[in-house]
Amino acid sequence: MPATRTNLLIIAFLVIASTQLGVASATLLDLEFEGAAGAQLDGLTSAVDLPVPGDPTLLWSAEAFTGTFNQTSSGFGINAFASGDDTDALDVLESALFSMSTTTAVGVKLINLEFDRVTSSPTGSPPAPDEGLVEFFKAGEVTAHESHSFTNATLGSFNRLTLDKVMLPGESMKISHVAGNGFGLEFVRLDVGAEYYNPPGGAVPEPAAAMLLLLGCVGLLGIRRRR
Ligand SMILES: [Ca+2]
Ligand SMILES: [Ca+2]
Repeated sequence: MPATRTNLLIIAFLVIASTQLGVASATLLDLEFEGAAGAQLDGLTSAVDLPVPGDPTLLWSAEAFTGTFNQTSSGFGINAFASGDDTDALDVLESALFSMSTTTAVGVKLINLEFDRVTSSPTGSPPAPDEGLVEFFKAGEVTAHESHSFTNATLGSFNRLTLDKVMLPGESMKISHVAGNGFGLEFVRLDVGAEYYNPPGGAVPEPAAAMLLLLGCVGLLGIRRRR
């Protein structure tokens, strides 16, 4: 076989193998609760699938507890079934549950969450600094396997909570009010890419697929030699 043909086969193998090994870059996507995502949830309580802008195969389901999602000109939160609450904040007894699922081999890394109206001065009843809780549950889990409490003092600039957490298909994130007079949710920033995909059971098929390609190329070389 001429050297150029061998080189072409090796280059073709490397190109195909690199795509199979998930070298493709990830994409940052935002769910904006003071924008499109909040408008879609406005007035709803039970689970609704939010398409993630830029990736229609990724579904982000949202559910409100003890009220309905409410978007106003000043923010996004939950309007309690009972009267007397801050209607566009998560306050007493309120929580929001978000679950992610995919229809293709893409995964999600949750980069950060941004809140607003998280104040350090004591408010609410009993008066206390605002405090919230973010918990993660795997499919079927009753007790959270990971949780992050936050206050004005622990959040970064822009009331940002940095998580850098890879979420598995079926995994849920719950945001709850703990103390103070409540807070709003501004956005969720996601990094979406094949490198974060982790199917149930933990199978990792990519190296096996690359090995099959390698065996195929070796076989092709053999056939050409025998001619
Ligand atoms: Ca509320
Ligand atoms: Ca507040």
